[in-house]
Amino acid sequence: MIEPKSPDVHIFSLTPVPRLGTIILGTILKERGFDVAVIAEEIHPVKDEYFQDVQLVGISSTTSTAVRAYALADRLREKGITVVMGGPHVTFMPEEAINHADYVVLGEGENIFPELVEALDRGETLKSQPGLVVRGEEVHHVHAQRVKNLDDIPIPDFSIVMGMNDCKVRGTRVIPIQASRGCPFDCCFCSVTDMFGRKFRHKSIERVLQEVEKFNSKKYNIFFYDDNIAADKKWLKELLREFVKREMKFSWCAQVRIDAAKDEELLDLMKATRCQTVFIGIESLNPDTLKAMNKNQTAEEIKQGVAAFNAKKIPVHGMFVFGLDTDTPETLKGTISFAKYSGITTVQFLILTPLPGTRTYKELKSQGRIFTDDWSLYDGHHVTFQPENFSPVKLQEMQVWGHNKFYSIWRLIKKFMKGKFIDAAIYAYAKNINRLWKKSNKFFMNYLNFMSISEELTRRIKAFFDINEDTRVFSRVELAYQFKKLTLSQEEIKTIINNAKITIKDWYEITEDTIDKVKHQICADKLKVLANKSLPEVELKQELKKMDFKQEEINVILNQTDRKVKAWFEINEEVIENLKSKININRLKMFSNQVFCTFIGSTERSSQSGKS
Ligand code: B12
Ligand code: SF4
Repeated sequence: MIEPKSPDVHIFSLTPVPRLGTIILGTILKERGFDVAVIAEEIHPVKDEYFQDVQLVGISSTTSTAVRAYALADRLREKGITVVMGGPHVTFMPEEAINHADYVVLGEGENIFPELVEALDRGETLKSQPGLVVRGEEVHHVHAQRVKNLDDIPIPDFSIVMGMNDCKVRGTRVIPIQASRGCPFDCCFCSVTDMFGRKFRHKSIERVLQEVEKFNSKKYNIFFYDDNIAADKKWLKELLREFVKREMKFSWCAQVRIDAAKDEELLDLMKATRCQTVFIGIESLNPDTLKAMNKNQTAEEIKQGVAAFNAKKIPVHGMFVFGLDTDTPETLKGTISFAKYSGITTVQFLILTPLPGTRTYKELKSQGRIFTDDWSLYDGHHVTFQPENFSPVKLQEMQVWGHNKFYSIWRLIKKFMKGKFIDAAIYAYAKNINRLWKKSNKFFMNYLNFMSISEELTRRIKAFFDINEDTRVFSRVELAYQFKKLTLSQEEIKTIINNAKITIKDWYEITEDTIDKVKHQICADKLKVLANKSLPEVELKQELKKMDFKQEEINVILNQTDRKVKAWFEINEEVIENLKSKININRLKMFSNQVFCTFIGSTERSSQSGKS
């Protein structure tokens, strides 16, 4: 089972935690006698050698990891391995997913996946049915039956997760446990309700106790993966009373809605049982936005709720959403200012993201406002649609600015001076994540800037690219020359080149096309000559430099086993994977492909993204 890694840095990059789906399904298979391993790529890398005797791989997906999931699926299928995909992305995009898999499971996997694996093991195949889409058969959208009684799900066996030794990942012990599924609310941007239902299902108190019991030590922090653990306050209070009675020593954290703060007894129990952080979807302080997202909470409730958590000294991690049609730069400034002065400990300002399976997706899609279908950008950290009251780049800048303001050096020092060293360390970490994000997203920011060029210009660029072969590699000068032929003015040419900081040659080179076309076609002949020569390292380096390879690419090539280009050629696929992850291919791919898609408008891709 594989859970692909996320495409970019995020706040949990330092302490990665796997989602539970692959572990639960892996545990079920193990109990039924199969030999199973789970790779959560964020914790442990996928290596080709692991798949030598593997018959079937189950790959999970969220929207932001879908590109990676598909790439892995393609590679494994090429090796003749049966691939089954599942998870919240493919559940809502089965037409897309089945191009990369043999089977796609829609919705919760517990009922159908083990049945499928057992059938395949007996040499049988299953037909398409509710919850299962089979390659070559008609695609449908009917989800699998949800688990009726969550107590029937086995206790996740973390020993099958590679690199999660004694539940320790990179020195920390964060234990994922899910005590309930589903959420009775219906926020427009959230896919939880369609995936896990609006009916709140919870495990029995006894069963949750059985799960947490073996972690009854101060060294563990339990992360309850419930979407809203306080959806049934009576049940939660009963559970926490048991924690007190049984002297549970671990600390814990969970997602709750702000209304949990209305119950003082609950807050006291949370404090008494070492609730270390509550993750709250505060979303916005703008009443119109709260209404538009159907959040069912008011700005006043938010203020009172945060104050109540502060009073009990329960740290709040506030999650916000920027970019609804009711948002303006001013309302966002108001929300950021509230976050700063309300006593919230940490925040994530996320950009509204049209995730498949949500109302936001349906609405923005039908309005033709989604400008990229590069799923790797759907991580809440990138603008992927045309906002109402902002240019895309302005919305993006507001998010970055918000993080800069919240995690400012001044606020960090204040935390430090107050002796809140852990908070200060978190601020330093968040600041660094922000810096890393900016560094790896220069191209993306340029792309957003590029979007602001005039429609007329776009039309002419489109005309230009339509009549040219897109395999051509242009140097900056060549490109300027080509644009000149289009009778673009010097001014316009400058805008394009500066806006995109056009190492067009570079972004051309590092697209998926690059990998295939540039590396394989353009450099292939030269490389082949080199390969046969088997040059010493220094000379090889020089040759590669002459061929315009970047330093990091050269390093990858030289680091291969026998240091010959020949070797590189032979294990090409792996190198390409390496290169892809090193140079953040998705970012760049998006930049170049989407320029075509959105502006230059290659017909096929633009119709996919809903833009004319
Ligand atoms: C824990 C969690 C996190 C953790 C860990 C995430 C990680 N490793 O990816 C943290 C806090 C880091 C996190 C971050 C984010 N998260 Co999160 N997260 C969750 C949460 C609350 C629980 C996940 C979980 O274990 N669920 C329980 C298990 C049982 O469900 P499951 O893994 O999906 O598996 C079931 C089915 O999907 C299916 N299935 C899954 N895989 C497979 C594979 C096969 C082969 C088969 C057959 C079936 C199958 O069967 C399983 C059993 O029923 C979910 C909400 C939720 N209820 O799932 C959101 C959720 C997954 N997160 C979401 C989002 C958007 C994010 C962020 C982008 C938001 C952000 N910017 O902070 C980031 C992205 C991080 C990243 N990896 O890129 C969305 C994803 C929606 C989508 N369509 O992509 C969810 C669904 C929440 C939501 N509001 O919609 N998240
Ligand atoms: S955002 Fe939270 S409250 Fe809203 S539907 Fe999703 S899980 Fe429920």
